Amino acid sequence: NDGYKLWLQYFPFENKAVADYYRDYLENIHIVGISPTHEVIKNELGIAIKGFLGKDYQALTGKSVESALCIISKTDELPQEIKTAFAPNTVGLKDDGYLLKYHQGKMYIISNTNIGLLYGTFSFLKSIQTRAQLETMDILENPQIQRRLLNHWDNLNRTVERGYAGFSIWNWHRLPHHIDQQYIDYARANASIGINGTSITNVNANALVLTPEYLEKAAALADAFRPYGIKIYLTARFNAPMVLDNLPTADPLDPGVQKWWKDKTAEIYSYIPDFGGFLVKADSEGQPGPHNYGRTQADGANILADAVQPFGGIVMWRAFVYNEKTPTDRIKQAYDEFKPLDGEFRENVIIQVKNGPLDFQPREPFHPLFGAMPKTPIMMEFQITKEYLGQETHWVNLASMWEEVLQSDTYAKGKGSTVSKVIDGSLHGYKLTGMAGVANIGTDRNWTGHHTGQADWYAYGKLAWNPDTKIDKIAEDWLKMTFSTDPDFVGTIKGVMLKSHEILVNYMTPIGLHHIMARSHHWGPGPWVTGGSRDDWTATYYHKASKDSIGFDRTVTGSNALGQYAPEWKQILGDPDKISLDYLLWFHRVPWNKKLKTGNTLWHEMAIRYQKGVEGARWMQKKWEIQEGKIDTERFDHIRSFLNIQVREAEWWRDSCLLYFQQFSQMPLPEGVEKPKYDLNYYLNFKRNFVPGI
Ligand code: BDP
Repeated sequence: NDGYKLWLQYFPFENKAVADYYRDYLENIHIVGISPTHEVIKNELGIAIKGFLGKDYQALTGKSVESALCIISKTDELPQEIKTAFAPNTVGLKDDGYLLKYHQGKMYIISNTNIGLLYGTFSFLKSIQTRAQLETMDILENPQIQRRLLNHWDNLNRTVERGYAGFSIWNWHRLPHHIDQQYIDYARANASIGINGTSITNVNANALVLTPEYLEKAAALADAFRPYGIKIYLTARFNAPMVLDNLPTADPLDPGVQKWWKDKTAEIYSYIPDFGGFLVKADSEGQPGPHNYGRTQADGANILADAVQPFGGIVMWRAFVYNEKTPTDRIKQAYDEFKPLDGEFRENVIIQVKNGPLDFQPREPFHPLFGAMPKTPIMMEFQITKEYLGQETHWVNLASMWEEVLQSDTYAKGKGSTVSKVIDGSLHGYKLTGMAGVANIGTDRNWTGHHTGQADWYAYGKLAWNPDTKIDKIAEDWLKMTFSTDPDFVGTIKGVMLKSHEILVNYMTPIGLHHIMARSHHWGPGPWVTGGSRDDWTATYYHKASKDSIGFDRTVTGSNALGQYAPEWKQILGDPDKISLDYLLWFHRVPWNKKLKTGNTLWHEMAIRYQKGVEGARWMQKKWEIQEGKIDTERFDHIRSFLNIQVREAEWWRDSCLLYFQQFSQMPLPEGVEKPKYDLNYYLNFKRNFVPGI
């Protein structure tokens, strides 16, 4: 098993009793209606039945339809008496939501839409994969977020920015005439978790994707994905009018530029009639944007919004705007720039905000823009690819980190104003809602490099569908569908998954440390990174270690980034004795010898957390070892060898960071913390010796 089938393994049933229980339902399915999506449903049932029972799917015909045990039907196509009986349930169906209901000996999968039927079918198959009881089934599921997207940072030459699982799966050379099976399997996987959009190109955008040659290719993908309910979005380079058609300016208030975007957009819709819209990174890390013309982010977003509006398209405008001129603290810029523009964006603009104010660190407080723009829809951007989290060889269950953010209270409208309520639109009544996940997918046979990276893709979809979904259930389902339903295996490995994030934070960035990865590629430790073209791309800018103290003062006595949060947070986070140690050095500058609430000095606490992280990684390894024989050898060995890398790198993180910071603290390593294998010089040179180009 090479992992290609992801969580859609549909393993044969483990024994006759289980097979007997599900067989009748699987052999007596009646699908009402015809559409390309119905064909997809039939196809999926065929794959599943073949897997579960080793048989081909047989459609019921003629009289046998009456004896169907599983009925897949849109609400308006149900027989009248069933429609009436289900009315109290179906009244709650919204958008592409679905109802799975057992009624008088039969299973019903019902929705108001074709795509909802597909989602319901996947949910039914998941119930079987996770061995749920069907006779008690009564599930009504509506998506809580409208736009559930993957963002591919894929370049047209097939390299993937921050991609660690091979090259881009989009084979531009073979498109539009060859539709690879992988595109179909990609669409199946995404539909199975409710993802309904994909932005296929890098946010560091190449304007070429907006030319007819590429639009034709993108249209072929859109055609392939349409029956699965997945829309295509494209990244728009802000100065595309200049790059592609030699316009003298890309000023958003210039009528010629406005006309250019309108014409270009009409052209896109002529290729892709249900094109979702644009995703834009502007005024950030060298990308052109409205700043170049003295215009605001709203001016920039609105010109594109006006162009897509007649076609029902949207603009996802990223808030990841910052430049080297930010005087004291990079993390303040997005809030300072966007908050005053609340209410100035067109209705079809949504601001795409990273989970934290810096940049996908192992742990960040939630971004203060969540809750701060009641008149402007805000969507979440998570990074599924693990740029700053050890990349593809580290096993870390990202859902744990995402849940922490989604359940954070913004206090925007008093207690209970969680980030999840901001982005599902319920807090401020947003008409547009969305979530984006930067994809971790590539040409690796198992899609994500690490087999467990599949869990992050899966969990992302589930949280985009409903940001309040319980993550331990997500992990449990994923394990059962992907590996095995053996309760020992599932119980133990779920425990590993749920602890893995804390373990990683401990061996990389404990107590609120951040951005101490190596320069530019961000793999491995680099607390010594300093100097170079931009201060805010160095580690010393963030940890500011000196002989007395370490940490970034973001309280009123420092940059006052804390001022961007609600008063409730200011009180808690502003007090070094009250704040959770998880965020201490994010918000405070703390003397090495300060006694913390654990009773340890800061130095002592830091050292034992690094040690704990390493021990955690070894514990994960041990828990994995005892699963030998419980799953297939191929995936077992693959994960085993990656865990080996993870443990070594955890030790590397601990040793190099402690040696580096010890130069400042001048304090001995506390008891229980293992002595580093090498001296600091070794780690500094290690970087130079082993990473090309540094
Ligand atoms: C940073 C990445 C960079 C991305 C940027 C972004 O290092 O490659 O282009 O985010 O989100 O994390 O635009």
